[in-house]
Amino acid sequence: MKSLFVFILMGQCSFITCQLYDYHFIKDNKTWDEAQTYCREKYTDLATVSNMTDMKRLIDSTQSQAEAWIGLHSYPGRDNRTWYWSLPGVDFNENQTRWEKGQPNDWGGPWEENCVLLINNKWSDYLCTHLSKFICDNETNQANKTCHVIDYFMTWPQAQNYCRENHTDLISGLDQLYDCAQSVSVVWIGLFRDTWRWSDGSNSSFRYWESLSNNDMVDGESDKTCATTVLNRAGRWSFDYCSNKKPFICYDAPVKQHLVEMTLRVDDPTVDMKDPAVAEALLKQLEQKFREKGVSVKLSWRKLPEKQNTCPEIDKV
Ligand SMILES: [Ca+2]
Repeated sequence: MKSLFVFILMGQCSFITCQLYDYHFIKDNKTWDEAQTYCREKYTDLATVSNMTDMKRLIDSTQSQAEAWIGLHSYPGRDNRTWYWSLPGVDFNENQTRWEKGQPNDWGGPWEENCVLLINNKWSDYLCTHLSKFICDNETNQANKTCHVIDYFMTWPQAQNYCRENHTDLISGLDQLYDCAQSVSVVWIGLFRDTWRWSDGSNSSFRYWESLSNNDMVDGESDKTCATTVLNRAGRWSFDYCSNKKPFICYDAPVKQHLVEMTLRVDDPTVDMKDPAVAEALLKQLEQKFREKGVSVKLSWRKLPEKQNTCPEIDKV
């Protein structure tokens, strides 16, 4: 579909202003739990990092290159694992899966299979250290979505790294997957599971681990269950015993919700704005625009009966 929508903001409306996380580096040494308490009292919580834009802002906020706690904590145990799509902002939906019969099965034994191979268009959990081809997606241009089957054989974390450096991410989301994956037989896709949770309850799938080994990346099966920046080494994240004392990073909450009224002028007479599919496509384009600015938002339409108008509502920032 061509991008033919023109947005005209009405005079009485303010433009959508989405505040980014405001990070605060605290140089006092505290355990992870003490740091969490401090951040919740003085700010919003320990730092959540949802994408690379956040990560760059977080690095800019730190006054030292030392390690600092962030708000990521692991709760080891098979039953505590949760599935995520690699691309931040794409939610995993348990009701929309394409598992092969009998999968996921952890290889039926003591193994933990935390990454997903697409085999003949069905999903199988697999050891993340397995070497496979993979699919990267270029997400920045929604109108001309492109995916790339990469012929190198890599582990899942290596493949994710490759895609993030050369494209956008490992292919994520059911729609994207089946637009792209018809002609390939065995590839990594951007689905993984881990036991890491954000202190503020965010379900962000963004991870930026220093080491790309299987255990580091996804298991969390360790007694080092709190995440720390290691800016003086790889500029990424590692993990440590939560009882160790370190500086830490808090954040202030962004704007939670913002209503914006707007008038839409559609240049293409064949486009029917009352068509739910068109309205949905428009929301996706707006969300994409935000994502390009490094802001994760979910938009929805709100009916305004008096003016027979609709207004997008930001449910979550
Ligand atoms: Ca399996």
